[in-house]
Amino acid sequence: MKTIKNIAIFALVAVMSANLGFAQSSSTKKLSDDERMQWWRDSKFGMFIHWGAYSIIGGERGSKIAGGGAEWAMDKLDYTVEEYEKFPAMFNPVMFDADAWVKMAKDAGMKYIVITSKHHEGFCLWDSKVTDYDIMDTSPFKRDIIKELAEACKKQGIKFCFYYSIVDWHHPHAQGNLYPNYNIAQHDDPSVVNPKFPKYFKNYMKPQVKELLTNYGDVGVVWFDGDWISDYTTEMGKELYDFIRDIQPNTIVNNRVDKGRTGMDGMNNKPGKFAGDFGTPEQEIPDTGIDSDWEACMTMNGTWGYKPDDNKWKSSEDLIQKLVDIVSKGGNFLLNIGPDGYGRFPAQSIRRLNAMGQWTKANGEAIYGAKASPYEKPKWGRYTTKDGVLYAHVFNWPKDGVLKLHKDVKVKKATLLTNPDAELTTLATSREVLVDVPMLAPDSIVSVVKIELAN
Ligand code: FHN
Repeated sequence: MKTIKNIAIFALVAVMSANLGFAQSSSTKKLSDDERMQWWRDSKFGMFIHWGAYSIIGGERGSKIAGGGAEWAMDKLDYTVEEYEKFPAMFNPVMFDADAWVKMAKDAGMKYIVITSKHHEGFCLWDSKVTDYDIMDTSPFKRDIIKELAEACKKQGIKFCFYYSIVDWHHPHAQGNLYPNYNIAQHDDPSVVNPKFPKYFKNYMKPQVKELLTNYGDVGVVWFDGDWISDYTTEMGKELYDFIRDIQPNTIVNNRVDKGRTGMDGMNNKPGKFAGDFGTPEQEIPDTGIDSDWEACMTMNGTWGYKPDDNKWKSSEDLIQKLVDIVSKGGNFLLNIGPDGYGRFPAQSIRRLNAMGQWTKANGEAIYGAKASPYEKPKWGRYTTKDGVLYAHVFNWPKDGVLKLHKDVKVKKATLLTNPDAELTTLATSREVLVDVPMLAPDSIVSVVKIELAN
């Protein structure tokens, strides 16, 4: 009887499992490249988070302040590996709140989050079985940050993505060879190669990437960095790209997985074919549109990692206009936050996120899913376009109440995006299309005029 009962229970569970349809998660049903990229292309705006043991240091060592990004403290402040290890051992961000972080990103209008799972310092923010140099074994915090953030993203409908540094200053086989006198420029010297790097690639790096792609649900993007070291080869890059796609077929991977870039350029510019789904201009916006997928990543001040001394904050107005400029050229904007060692976003960052959220809430129709402008950028601002509509993003509102559009624009109906009931009068001339607009700009930063196009 017992056997029959067990068989019956087994059969019942099997039927239930089939009926409950443990459907393939989106990460296992293989999409076409365009289908796979669609959510990313529509998203336009994401949050970059640079967070690690360097966030305790803040770029300062005694009276010395590190130049550039504070996430480079280990190098710029001349810590030996042994000296630096004390920082992960005291990393205890008791104010970290993944739900609050994700809500701030979502309220700002951001659709995905890319967090540094491991930056060049080598300290891992997840429970890695490959090393003890991680949040669970080395730090007093003993909470899996990647897990908490991935869960918060899933709960709030934000795509979870992670950054992973190929160069690892804590690992003896992956320090870019010239550590502690580390110098990127020297790493273009192909003769400087660590013979043990392939071992790190096979037995450390790939297993870690696999952990991150196996234990935390769907991953939107894997954002590699540190590709410049001469130890890392294009063969490894292509192998790693395929490795990722085998684990999660629909994950998107940036171009820094391979070696198509020259130095710190964002787009691939070397001859030949390289792995990676999008280019990564950094701290810059390309002058004109690029006919392939790209994402400009940028800091709000001058540093990726938390650095209290750095007060070179971009204004909210500048950041909103950068978002519009990037989208008008067909790109995505990955805007960085550098939380402090307690797990707090800097107040200056929160203020800018709030301002960007207010603007995107009112004008997001002209951003999300929009395509690059079909015209040269006008003097007064930018164009984006979507589904037969042209959006004129006006930075400099016309003082005479007449907005001048490109002469080829065929207007069916013109309104202010934020006042759809009041149709605007337009007049097409041989040189331009004139639109009668209110004397006062509807938005103090960027006002959007919606032009439904005639066929
Ligand atoms: O060296 C890193 C730097 O710290 C930061 O992570 C940026 C972000 O894209 N990437 C490298 C510099 O290009």
